[in-house]
This record gives sequence, structure tokens and C-alpha cells, in this order.
Amino acid sequence: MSMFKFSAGPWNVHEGADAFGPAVRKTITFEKKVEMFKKIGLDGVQFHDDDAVPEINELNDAQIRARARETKKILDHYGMAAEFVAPRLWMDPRTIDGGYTSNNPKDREYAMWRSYRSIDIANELGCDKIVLWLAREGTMCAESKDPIQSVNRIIEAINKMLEYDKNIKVLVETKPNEPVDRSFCPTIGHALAISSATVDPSRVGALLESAHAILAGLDPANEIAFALAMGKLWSVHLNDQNGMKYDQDKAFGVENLRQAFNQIKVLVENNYGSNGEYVGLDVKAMRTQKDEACYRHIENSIKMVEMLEEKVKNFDYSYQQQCIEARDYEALEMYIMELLMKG
Ligand code: GLO
Ligand code: MG
Repeated sequence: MSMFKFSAGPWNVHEGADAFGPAVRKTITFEKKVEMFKKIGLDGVQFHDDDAVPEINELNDAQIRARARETKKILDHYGMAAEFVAPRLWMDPRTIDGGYTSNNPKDREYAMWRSYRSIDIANELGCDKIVLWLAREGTMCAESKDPIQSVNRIIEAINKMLEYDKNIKVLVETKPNEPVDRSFCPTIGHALAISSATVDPSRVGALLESAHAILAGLDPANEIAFALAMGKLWSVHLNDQNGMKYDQDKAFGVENLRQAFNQIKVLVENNYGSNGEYVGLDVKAMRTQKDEACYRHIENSIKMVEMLEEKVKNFDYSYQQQCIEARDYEALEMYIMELLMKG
């Protein structure tokens, strides 16, 4: 049994289309996904605004709230909670050049409209967290945006959200690249600097995704630790990633077990989740996966977390201390290998 609450988004069970080929699995309805999420051991659902309210662009503010209430009924029916709502600012033609940092003022306005609606939806779903994955807030052509003005535009957008709703918390999900080449907010350090520049830093924190740290050439456990040290780790997206290439969203721990162990170790040691935080699993099934086994990557990720929690429980802190005192880090390293490899 895990000490954590788990969550995932409807996008984590998908049809398998990639940049080079079409869908290979059947579409599953939102309700069916929620039912299966419950069955496999998740406690919460993560949302994009348009996961909760499909066709959001076609609806007025009141209709959006009403549609969100329909979604809430499904959650209630299966005893699931909503963890956060994230404005999807990368799909619409108006977000081609980014949302908050777009060079077009009309497009920046649209990004704010989606952000305010995301807050309305969160309120209807009974959650107080807005996640900003700043997908296109960066450049492909470095000279196309002023980098200082862009950072200020992100801060300004967050300020407007904080002012729109005095209870809402904003979590910045950092990622160094993809779909843009150079993100304006690539790491947790950047997110927390942005937090401190807002009108209410106490309501701006971070979401660390393992794969995104790896894409930045950083250790995800240390990124988690940095946010924890600042009291700012309000969600995580655990997954895995084989090196610095395209974003893979593999099941947690399947590429780098030691790195995964250290992520769980730092979360367990710091009692992550004691303020209601979730362990989110932002994982994607391989395209080769068949319909009947298309939740396996999520189930495997939960299992990996649980098995690593066991390893943390069995971690010999006094032996660690002994090694530290003797400055015998070779011994300590071998101890970790044995801990992870022994049954
Ligand atoms: C993509 C991101 C994405 C976000 C999601 C929630 O790389 O990880 O999946 O987590 O849109 O904001
Ligand atoms: Mg993510």
C-alpha cells in the first residue's frame, strides 16, 4: 500500500497517434477512463480545461460552468477528485506563437480568457490548483520574441490569475524544450524565481516532471528536492525518459531505476502529500500497446512507486551514516546497487 495519492489525466490513455503515424487504438470515453482510473488505484484526475469542458471555445462563460458541473458528476459517481485544471494553450490556431508570450495582443487576450475559464472550471470541479505547462512560451526563432519582455508577460499573466481568484494556486510545470526550442521557464529554479516576482508568491508553486528535468540535463530527484526545500512542490509528474531526446513519457522508473529510487526517497523522507498533494503519473503507452492493455503503463508506474517505497523503508540509514563518516562513497554506492537489485 502506498503512502501517496495517485492521479493521471485523460490524455494519459490515448489512441497512440504520433508525429509519424495515425491512431492505432480505439477512443475511450472520458467516463470509461475515470471508471478504469478508479479500478487501477488512482484517486484523482488531472484536467486540461477542454478535457473537462469539450468544445470550450464554442461556449459562453455560464455554459462552460454548467458543462464543468456535468464532468464533476462523473467524478462524484466514481468517488474521484479533481487535482488541477491546466489551460491548453498549444492546440488552438490562436496559440501558434504561444499564449501569454505571443507577439499578437489578441492571442494574448485569448490565452487569458482560457486561463480565467480554467479557474472557473477548477471551482466547479472543487479544486484550487491551476497548472501552467508553458508549452509554447518560448521560441523556435530566438530573435522572434524579446526574452525579458516574455518573462514579464508570464509574470503578468500569473498576476492576473491570482487577482481573478483569491483562492486559486498556480503551479508552473517546467520543461526546457518541445514543442519550442527554447523555453522561457525551463527549470524549477526559473519557476520559483517567477513565483517570487508575482503579486502573491505564497500562491505560486511548481510541478516537476521527471522527464522534463532529464531533458534539461538535470537530476529529477534534485529538482524535486529544490522545490521541496522552498516549500513549493505542489505536484509531480513522475515518468521516465531515456536521455536528452524527444519527450518520451515512459512508465516511471523503467529507464533509470536509481534515479527513480532517489525521487521516491526524497518524496517519502519529506512526507510529500501531507498537504493533499498527489503523485501524478504523466505517462504514455507505447504505440505498440493493444487496446486491452492500454492502462498497463499507469499500473506499472504505480507498482514502481510502491516497490520503491518498500526500498526506501528498508534503506539502512545507519549504514549510510557510517559510509559518510568513513568518506567511503564507493561502499555507499554499492549498497544502493544491492538494495535495488536484491529481491
Ligand atoms: C507535456 C506535459 C503535459 C502537461 C499537461 C498538464 O510535455 O508534460 O503532459 O503535463 O498538459 O499541464
Ligand atoms: Mg507533464
